[in-house]
Amino acid sequence: MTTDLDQLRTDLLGSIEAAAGLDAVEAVRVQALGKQGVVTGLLKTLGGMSPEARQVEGPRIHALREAVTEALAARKAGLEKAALDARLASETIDMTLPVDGVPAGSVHPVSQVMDELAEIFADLGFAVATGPEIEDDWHNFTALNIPETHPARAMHDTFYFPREEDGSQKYLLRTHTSPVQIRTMVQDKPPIRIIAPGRVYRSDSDATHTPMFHQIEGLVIDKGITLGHLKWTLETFLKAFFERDDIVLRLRPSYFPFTEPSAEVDVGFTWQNGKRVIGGDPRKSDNGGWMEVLGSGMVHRKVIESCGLDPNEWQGFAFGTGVDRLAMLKYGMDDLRAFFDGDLRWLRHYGFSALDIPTLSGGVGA
Ligand code: 2U9
Repeated sequence: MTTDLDQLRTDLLGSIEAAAGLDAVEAVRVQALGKQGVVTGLLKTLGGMSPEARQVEGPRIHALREAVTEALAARKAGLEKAALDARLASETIDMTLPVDGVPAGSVHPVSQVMDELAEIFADLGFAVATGPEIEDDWHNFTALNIPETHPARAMHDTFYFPREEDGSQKYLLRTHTSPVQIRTMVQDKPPIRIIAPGRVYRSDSDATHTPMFHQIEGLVIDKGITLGHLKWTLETFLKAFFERDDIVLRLRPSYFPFTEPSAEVDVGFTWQNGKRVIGGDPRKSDNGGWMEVLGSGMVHRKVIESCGLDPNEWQGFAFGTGVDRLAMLKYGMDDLRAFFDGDLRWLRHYGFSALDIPTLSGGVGA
């Protein structure tokens, strides 16, 4: 028996070692440990042995079964690893190679401009804030000192959700990103320096208006904030955005319910080859004019109070503009509707490479 078992062990372990594939390993397993297997057969003989013989043979047969089981598992793992290594070696792909035959996508000008704006304002210490596009009446209008009678609240200007049971019009599609600033002022302690970019909705549709468009608004709340801070911030931003140092600003008195005083911001442009090119002082040449690019003002004390802050302690400025319009001015598109048509020819022409990440070192700024 001794020589038989030793011989069997040598034979089985040799067959396992020699198994060239997983099928061959499985065949040895069946041959040794299957129902009719040779080791299984030996285990069955233990029942018919005398207790003395079983005490000697039992541990030897069990040790053989264990050695064979372990050798099978090790060989199987070795073959599987070799197969995986071979696959990995043969299937390597270079992720940096251009894709053949598949048209490359591009970054929509609105996304590109949003990224540029976030980058510029990040450098000025502004964080990006976001909020819901479905808003309530308080955050979108009331907290912003917009009176019940204001035309922006009219049914034909705002997309309202169905009336509440009490007859009120609680939910609507936000008409500007200003409620994001309201939420920030209610939740966070000043000082606050944020920009709020995003989609806004108005019931308006013609060559220069789409029912959905993109806005970016900015808000600073701190102690001792003045119109001077507002003007410097907007001038710095516009110079960085239009990549010109000769941007000239004109602040024109205006009216918004949420700012007091309020100003519309114009930039000087000059005519070049029949096109308006932003930059230069129109007061010093007869070849240019003013173009409105932003609305702005000092945050109305009623708005500061609505958010639970003391307007005698905290002041601030705010501004707003259309991202689509900024993109048109910088990159020269002339029809707003094309922004949302999804025409691939337009996107190929005006889209940006996904790797064209804007950085100040990469060319934004003079
Ligand atoms: C808070 C306080 C004040 C944001 C501002 C404007 C002026 C403005 C328009 C420009 C063109 C919107 O896209 S547009 O139609 N915006 O003129 N927006 S001040 O003022 C705020 C906002 C939030 C709490």
